[in-house]
Amino acid sequence: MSKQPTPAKELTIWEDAQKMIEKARRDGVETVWDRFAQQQPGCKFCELGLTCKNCNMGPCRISLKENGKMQRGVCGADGDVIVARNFGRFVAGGAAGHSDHGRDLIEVLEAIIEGRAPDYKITDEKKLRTVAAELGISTEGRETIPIAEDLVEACFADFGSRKKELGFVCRVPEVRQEIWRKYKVMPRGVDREIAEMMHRTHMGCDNDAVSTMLHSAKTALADGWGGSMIGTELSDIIFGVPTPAKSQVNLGVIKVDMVNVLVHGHNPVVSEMVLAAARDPQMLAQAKKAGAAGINIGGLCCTGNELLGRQGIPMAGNHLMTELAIVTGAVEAVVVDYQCIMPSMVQVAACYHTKFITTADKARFTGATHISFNTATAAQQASEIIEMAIEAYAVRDQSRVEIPVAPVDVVTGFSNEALLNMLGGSLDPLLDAIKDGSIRGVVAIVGCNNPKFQHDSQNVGLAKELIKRDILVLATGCITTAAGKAGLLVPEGSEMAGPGLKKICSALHIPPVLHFGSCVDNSRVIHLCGLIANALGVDISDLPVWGASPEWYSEKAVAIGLYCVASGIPVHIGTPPQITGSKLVTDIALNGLEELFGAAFLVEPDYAQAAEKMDERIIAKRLALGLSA
Ligand code: XCC
Ligand code: SF4
Repeated sequence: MSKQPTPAKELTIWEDAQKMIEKARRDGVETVWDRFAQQQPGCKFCELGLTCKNCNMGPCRISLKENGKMQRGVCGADGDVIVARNFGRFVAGGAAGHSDHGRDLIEVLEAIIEGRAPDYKITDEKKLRTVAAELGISTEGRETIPIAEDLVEACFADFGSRKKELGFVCRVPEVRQEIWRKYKVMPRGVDREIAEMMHRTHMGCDNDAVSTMLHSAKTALADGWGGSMIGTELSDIIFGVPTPAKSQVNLGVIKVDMVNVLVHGHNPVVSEMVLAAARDPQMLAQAKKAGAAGINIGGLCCTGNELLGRQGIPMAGNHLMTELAIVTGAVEAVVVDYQCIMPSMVQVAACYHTKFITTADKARFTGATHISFNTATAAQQASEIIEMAIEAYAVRDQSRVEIPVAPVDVVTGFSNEALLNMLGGSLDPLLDAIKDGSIRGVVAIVGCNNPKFQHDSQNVGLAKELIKRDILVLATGCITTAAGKAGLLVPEGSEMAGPGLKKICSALHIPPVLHFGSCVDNSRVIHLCGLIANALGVDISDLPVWGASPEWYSEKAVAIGLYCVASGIPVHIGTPPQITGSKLVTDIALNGLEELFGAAFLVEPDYAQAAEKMDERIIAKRLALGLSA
């Protein structure tokens, strides 16, 4: 007798998702939840981080019984060393993802300068000059191109091994820099720290868990203040700084009478071109000829966030919605770059008329249509993609189409620049609001979904619980769609906020949860914390701020969490990483980091409890600053 599947209502809090899970079941499409169930129970050794396959004398695993055999791997590594090594590689994976993305933007800027990217341009010269000046590049009386050339050089140099400190460390308060120097975690070069982590975790190198954990922090810092920050800043320079705009979210943004193209992944380089091609009158005419009312671009995950923030392009869904978006039967093409794209999307697309198009040579999917995207021919390639989608529209089976809900309105496109602009050019009004307690604290909730939780229950629950307490929430990554669907990304959302935050939101006409971009854009959050700390003359760890990722899943999320912690921002996570097999490493994550960096991780699967604990610390920090609780 086969087991009844879990009711869709238990898997996700959203109506659009529930309906599409049910449709997937009817259509015979396997989803992430089916595979999650198949994987249960998971391997205990792996869950605890107590397995090692770093060499071929193994694989090894450490006994779960304290006095049992197998307390050490074949080489002699104990559980602490194995857990720390695994964690270090996990962080390196995340840092590599963000940073390689950042490097791709440097290459695009270089190609623009050299005339090899005719379809791209420098959109925000002002930001180019500001960032260049911060990095010590002279801008006075110089033309744009030579400044951009120097900026490209400076950014590339941050990836190498010739520097003692990354360029954007200039944004870090002096006291914090001193802490990093003291514990030898000052990031020197993005690639260098990642490569050194791989070296350290080879058999027979760094066999001290504390030492490996410190290098994990250094690697994460190289991501946050290096690779990610470069990714954000150069994306702003090339495509424009996000400014507030209206848009919509949920599967209702997919239109029954349009050619629907969803962009998915992280890098705006491809998706911006796909958007431009979709707006081309010639393409539009072709779509109309095929019987469609128009061409509709929607976002998924962080590529979606990039387009949402800069271009107001609607967001179809977050991580766990990506398969379900195709299940609507109305998606002609999913165009992806890299990261967080479930390999299963190829199979789901094959169940419908959907073209699954990959564009990055470093992210190939067997069975996909691959277009090796090149900045030299970007516009033409983007047009080819749109043409494929129009062709697919002609063979769409309308009887299989189901668009489950109507879209919800959002306001998006916040950034530090937009925030400053709204505040009249100075941080003072924000600082005053923090000082008088209208805004008691600030929490950045960072993306991700994980089938270990009812989809978005924790993301939305935590955001609501925090704003109720007059804590301003910044949203990056996949929580954006969740907050939007919950009505938290419109000014009216402040009805759900406490009286202080509500007052500020009404005065500025802003939502209580501000969309701050993609996961790479958490660099905006640490930058903002640096600005606030400097303005108050304190360290970042003195601020009433938190990071949180209640439903995190990815290596990148841990890299973000760790660079926040090492920067002095404590971080709440809903599930622990695979480290709990080592008491020592777990204790470092939960307590030891606090002693070094003035911030640590809080693991709490229940959002209400988490909000309570976060608030306790916010109160303590406020009192220490001489402010009311
Ligand atoms: Fe990926 Fe960035 Fe997480 Fe969403 S939030 S699941 S990392 S897409 Ni960043
Ligand atoms: Fe086993 Fe040591 Fe090799 Fe890891 S490095 S697989 S613990 S022998």
